[in-house]
Amino acid sequence: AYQPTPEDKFTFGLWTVGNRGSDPFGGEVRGAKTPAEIVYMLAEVGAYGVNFHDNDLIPIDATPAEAEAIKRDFRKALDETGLVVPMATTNLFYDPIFKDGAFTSNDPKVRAYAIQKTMKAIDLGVEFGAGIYVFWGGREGTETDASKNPVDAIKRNRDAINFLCEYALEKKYDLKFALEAKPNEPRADIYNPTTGHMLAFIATLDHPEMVGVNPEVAHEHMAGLNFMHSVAQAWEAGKLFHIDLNDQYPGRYDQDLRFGSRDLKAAFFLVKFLEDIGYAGSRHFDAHAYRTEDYEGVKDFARGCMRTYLILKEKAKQWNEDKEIQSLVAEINADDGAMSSYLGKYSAEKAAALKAQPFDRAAIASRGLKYERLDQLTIDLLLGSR
Ligand code: GLT
Ligand code: MN
Ligand code: MN
Ligand code: MN
Repeated sequence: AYQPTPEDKFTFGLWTVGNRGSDPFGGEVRGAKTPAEIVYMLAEVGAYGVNFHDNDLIPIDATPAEAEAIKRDFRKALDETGLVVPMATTNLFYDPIFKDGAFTSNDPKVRAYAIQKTMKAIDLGVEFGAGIYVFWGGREGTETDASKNPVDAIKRNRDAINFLCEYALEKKYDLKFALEAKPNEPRADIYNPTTGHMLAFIATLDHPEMVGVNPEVAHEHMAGLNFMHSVAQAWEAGKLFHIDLNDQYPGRYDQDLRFGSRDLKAAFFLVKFLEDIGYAGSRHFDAHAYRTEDYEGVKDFARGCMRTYLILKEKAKQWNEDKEIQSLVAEINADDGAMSSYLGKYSAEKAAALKAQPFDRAAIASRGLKYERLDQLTIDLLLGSR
């Protein structure tokens, strides 16, 4: 049981299982793997797809001949394993040129280079079949607000995304963009810090229809937010194009923990939401193994992400079929129709009638809502006691 299948659409980035465990206080603890080797490893654990940054696949300094050789090996690994590449993205944060941002840098040369690099990375992603293109602007921010006008930064960001939308349209690429928010790290503050900010920004673009979001569990948790609520808002707006699953203790550095390993209850409600709405996109695990692990441990990590998702999916089904839980849910949502003539779309008559309607505040407020019982039933179910 809990064996991943292609229908589950579980994907990992080359940078996730390929993460070598370095952190700001210590170097790499695992040896390097080629992109092709990572594809075979992902196939072994049962993943459906692999995503990459341009420079995960092809080092920034590679010669054209080196690039061709890497692509050939990578293509062969994909062909042999059946893995697909649903998403690609650009590394606009590692190279020193991006130390003060990419699209929002104060230096026009950096801004132009960032757009050039992204066009080439889009070509590369499309070459391998990517249908979603992610933008994570890790360096788009500040340490001191003496350095940049945030309104200029918003405009520069918008100009860059508009330019790249036109580029993809002109090339007739079958591609949608997904913007990924993060509140901080590596910058002290990053612009458009939450999924909600990104949704508001998207509405100001020239081609909002081709741009959605890529919310990440850890990033909203770093901001102290309820991730599932952000995902729900994106979904309701038709903007949930992709999702980055992992886990995170709030108030800490970006941990990228194995999915569901920190806040099981939040992970449960997230999986239940995604399954209830029939989310059809990739379930991408943007996480990495503990620094304590060798590559066997990396496989344990990857298998764990998928296994936890599948267990929670089963729990969600059980929750939806549980008679006691569902009778409480029905009771909570009961509607005797008495207010139907007042609710919904506005009319002057409705407003006048509603203004004249008496309400017994004390009687309405005195009803206990049984949410304690409902939550404990959920906890019992999650702990395997139901
Ligand atoms: C980086 C970051 C992630 C982004 C990746 C895409 S790179 O690992 O922490 O959240 O999704 O650029
Ligand atoms: Mn992250
Ligand atoms: Mn990260
Ligand atoms: Mn991410």
